[in-house]
Amino acid sequence: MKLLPNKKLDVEAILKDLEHYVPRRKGWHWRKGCGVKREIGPFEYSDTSESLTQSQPLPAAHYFNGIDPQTDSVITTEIASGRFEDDIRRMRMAAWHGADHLMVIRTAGQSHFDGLIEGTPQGIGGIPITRKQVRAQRKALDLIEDEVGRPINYHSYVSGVAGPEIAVMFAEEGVNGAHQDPQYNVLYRNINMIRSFVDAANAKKIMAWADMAQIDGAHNANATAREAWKVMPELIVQHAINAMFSVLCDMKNQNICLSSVPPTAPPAPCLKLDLPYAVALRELFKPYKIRAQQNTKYMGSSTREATVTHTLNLLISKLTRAEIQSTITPDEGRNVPWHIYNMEGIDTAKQAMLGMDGLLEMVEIKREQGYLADKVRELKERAVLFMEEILEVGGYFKAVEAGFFVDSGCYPERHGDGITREVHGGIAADSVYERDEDYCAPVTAFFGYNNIGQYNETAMHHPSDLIHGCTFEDRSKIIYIDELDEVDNVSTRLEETKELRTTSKLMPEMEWAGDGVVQVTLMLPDDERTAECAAIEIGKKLGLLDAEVIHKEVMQSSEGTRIELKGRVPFTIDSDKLVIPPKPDLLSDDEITEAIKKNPMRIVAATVGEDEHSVGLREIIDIKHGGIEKYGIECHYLGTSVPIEKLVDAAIELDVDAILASTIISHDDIHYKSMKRLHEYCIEKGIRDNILLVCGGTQVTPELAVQQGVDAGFGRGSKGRHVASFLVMKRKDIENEGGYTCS
Ligand code: Z97
Repeated sequence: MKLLPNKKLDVEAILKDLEHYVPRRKGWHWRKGCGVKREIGPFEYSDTSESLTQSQPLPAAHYFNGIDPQTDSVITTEIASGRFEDDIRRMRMAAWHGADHLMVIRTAGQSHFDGLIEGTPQGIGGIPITRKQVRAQRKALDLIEDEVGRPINYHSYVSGVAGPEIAVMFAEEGVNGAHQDPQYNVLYRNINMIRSFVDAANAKKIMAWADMAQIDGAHNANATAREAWKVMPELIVQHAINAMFSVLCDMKNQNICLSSVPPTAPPAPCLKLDLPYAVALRELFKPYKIRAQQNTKYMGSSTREATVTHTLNLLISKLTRAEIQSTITPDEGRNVPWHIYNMEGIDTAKQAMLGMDGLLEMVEIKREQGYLADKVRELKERAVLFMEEILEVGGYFKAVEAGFFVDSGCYPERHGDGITREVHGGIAADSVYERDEDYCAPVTAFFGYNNIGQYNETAMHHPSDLIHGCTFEDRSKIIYIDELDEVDNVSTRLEETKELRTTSKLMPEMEWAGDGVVQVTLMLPDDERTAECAAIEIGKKLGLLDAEVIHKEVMQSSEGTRIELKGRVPFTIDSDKLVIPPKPDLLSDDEITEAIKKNPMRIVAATVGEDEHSVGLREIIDIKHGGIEKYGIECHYLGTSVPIEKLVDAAIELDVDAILASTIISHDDIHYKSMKRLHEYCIEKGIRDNILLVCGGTQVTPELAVQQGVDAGFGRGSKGRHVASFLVMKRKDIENEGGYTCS
């Protein structure tokens, strides 16, 4: 099976024969080719990795021959759609944009399930993690990584009461990374602490065997604390506990990733707080990797605001060389995690990082003395004192009982509002038993006491030899359960959307195939409350179902409010019935040159009206930009802000074949009005039948230009070759028809 760029990924084909699918590899993959200078397009880069074989470049890449340099850090995207089959398509888009770490969020509540679940039920805010879902996604990613030419890391969570069971399943299914941190269970899921730490030892040991990267849970303290920047000392303590625990479970240093998050966001002076924290972390945890996440605590529903915060966070990642750049979708604040926003998060990371390429060769952070040095020192001291107090009170469990964690005071300050848990309380309390003396588990990766010797001395270091290999060595022992629920499964869901896959029917979607969701942006000239209610009414009048305001922003309390509305459309469009104008035919350079040689052509060009923008038009004309001069077309450029009348008079005087008029300004449709005037003035002057009128500009839509009476319109991205091809072909058409006519 091979993916083709112009063909949709076939989810049904992925699901076929899944019971026999064997993941092709295990373990984490870092990007290759970092640390070397690389020439890409017209530039030399300092901080890139190997390029992809196929990808989706940044929007502005077309100015630079479509280059798509890849950052040296891994880029993560977190997907939370709740339907794994739709996640798969999102993963493909994400990989094309440059993500190589695809994290799937779990359905709410799965951490409290004491065991594996099976099948493909739909989730809430994430997918239920089951073998079938994981295998299907890994299989799809195997195809996608071939398509883009770079290995992709697949990731989810090994936390919760079933942590070790999930770790085993992940190891069997070729999952490459996972969150694992017992402190997460204890603090945020109220799972018993003894159980969580015992489970964590086993889970970590299994992850170490599978060479998976591990991400800790410290970022959650930041997201949970009342004043997130106050918990910085605690975050360091949490990182330390999980990192050392992992080392003791034989996890490699390079697989231990600290989940760091800049604790503040503007209007806070965030760099003053976040940079010292990131520097302290880097220095205290030198052997490990940093997984930098965007701040999610101080995020509203403005994607613009979230993107700026993200960019500032990326600056910190750049300055402290974070190895993994995790991107949250910038719409997290409004809880509509849509396909397009995953791509925006990835693109923000790629764009900012490429823009900052080579930064550390040019600037240095002031580490030795001054504000940053003092703050770094202070944070480290606070964290060390915190750790010492944990020891003084009798260890981690006692500290949790005393409410040390997620307290809103900046240690040693305490506000008494921390999360407290009882050592014998919480979910799965008292479910841990001491192993019997003759306890034996004949498995490959196992933590702690395992009495093999009683059975076979030679199997001491390979306990699974006792059973001729466990599932890690012998995949035939894995039990694959397909579906348990007749209704809540992927086949039922795919059946519902079959028409959209098998016919030419097209429906907008934001999250799931066929969800019909659209977003409308409005500016209503009224106060916030009125605007919000009016927007809903407008949504209804537009025929939107379930219209809902997902973002509002005051422009000025009485002058206006920006509203973003989401809703559903109940209809489909038949793409077969669309009248799609053909892409303009392009002649080759040689064909154009030949035609002009045979039959010379002269044009006159200007930027019309009160428009001083000349760059676009010059690019169309000038030989040095590959403009139409290079084909031998004789060009007379009159300059900028030229009145229509003057342009036409010049055309008459010079006896040209065509007029090229350009406008960028489009306020009040002035660009189209100018086109109409140009057409009409040529009629008035009696030359319209003998001349071609070509108008261009960034805001020009070709069809609308032609509606004004001119012969052709050229919008953003047009090049000299497009215009020259048109001029040559149109002239030929006219000649074939027996002379010039008005189109
Ligand atoms: C992230 N942006 O990076 P449940 N274990 C750990 C976690 O941090 C989490 C879970 C388990 C965030 C996204 C927050 N983290 C979500 C160490 C969740 C998930 O299945 O929701 O109970 O556990 O992860």
